[in-house]
Amino acid sequence: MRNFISVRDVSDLKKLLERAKENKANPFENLVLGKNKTMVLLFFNPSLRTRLSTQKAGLNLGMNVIPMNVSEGWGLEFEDGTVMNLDKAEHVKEAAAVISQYADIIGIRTFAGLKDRALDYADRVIRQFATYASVPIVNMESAVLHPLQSFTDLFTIETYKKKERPKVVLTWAPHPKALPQAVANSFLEWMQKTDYELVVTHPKGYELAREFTAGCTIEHDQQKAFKNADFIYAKNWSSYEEYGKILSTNPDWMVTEQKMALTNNAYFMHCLPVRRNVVVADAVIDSKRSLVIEQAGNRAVAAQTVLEKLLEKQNS
Ligand code: SN0
Repeated sequence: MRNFISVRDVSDLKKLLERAKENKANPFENLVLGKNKTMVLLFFNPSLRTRLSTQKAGLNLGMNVIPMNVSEGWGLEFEDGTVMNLDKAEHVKEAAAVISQYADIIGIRTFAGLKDRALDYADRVIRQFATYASVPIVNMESAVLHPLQSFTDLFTIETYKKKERPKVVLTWAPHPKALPQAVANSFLEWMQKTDYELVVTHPKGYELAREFTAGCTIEHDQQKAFKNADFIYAKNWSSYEEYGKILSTNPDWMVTEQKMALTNNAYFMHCLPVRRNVVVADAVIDSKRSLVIEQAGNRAVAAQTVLEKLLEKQNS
């Protein structure tokens, strides 16, 4: 694995899942793999789980980890050939190359701006870092994708599923803020690698980019979608069509006990952070069927498994 930017960087997903299982059972078996290796984690946006779990994953492999909030450094320029006489002090060409002098792996978190769809969907920040860094790049949520989250989600479903082909439902839920599509896009990208029964439900106008929903069942009636589901994965995203807009805050789309009662006693999943009683009712997230804390715990397992792959490639 050269970089970890999307599921396309994974050559053998089955093996990766097996490795994650081993890492969960024995997290400290590979403490020498990352000895004398440094990972720099760059945060253009806030993070709680990603920051701590990726750092912990590095520490479990014996790595040194240096997190940095980019806002504490120079403003970075990503435009090629531009005259840098405005506010940006340093080009990504230098920044990525310089950080590569200190780091053996670089993690990047950068949210979609939600103003210019073409710019966001070019995933420029992470792609430019991958171009100009001389070390592997790990996606800690980019404008388009959040693969560490999705690997975690797949691993969690694999752990809890009771049948070979569970019914997995991705449901849109309301939110007061315009949020990126990254978690939903990435979730679908990873789920498409399985033979699960996959259903996406959202109000009209919230269609995700076709490249992620091709082959998915789209059901605009949320209650119908929930019928016999084994896993309910809730997430808000802003509109892709009317890019970055909030088209609805309809509270009828919140995940409630009544709706969970339509399912096959489904587990409830969410990547967190979650707005209680907007996205999901307390009674659901606090129930025994809620996997959100387990999911968050698995973030460290997923990150460690990915870092192992990158380090093994470097050492070979
Ligand atoms: C981010 C998102 O992509 O939806 C990160 C999720 C892992 N979520 C938020 O920014 C939520 C912010 C809020 O105010 O609720």
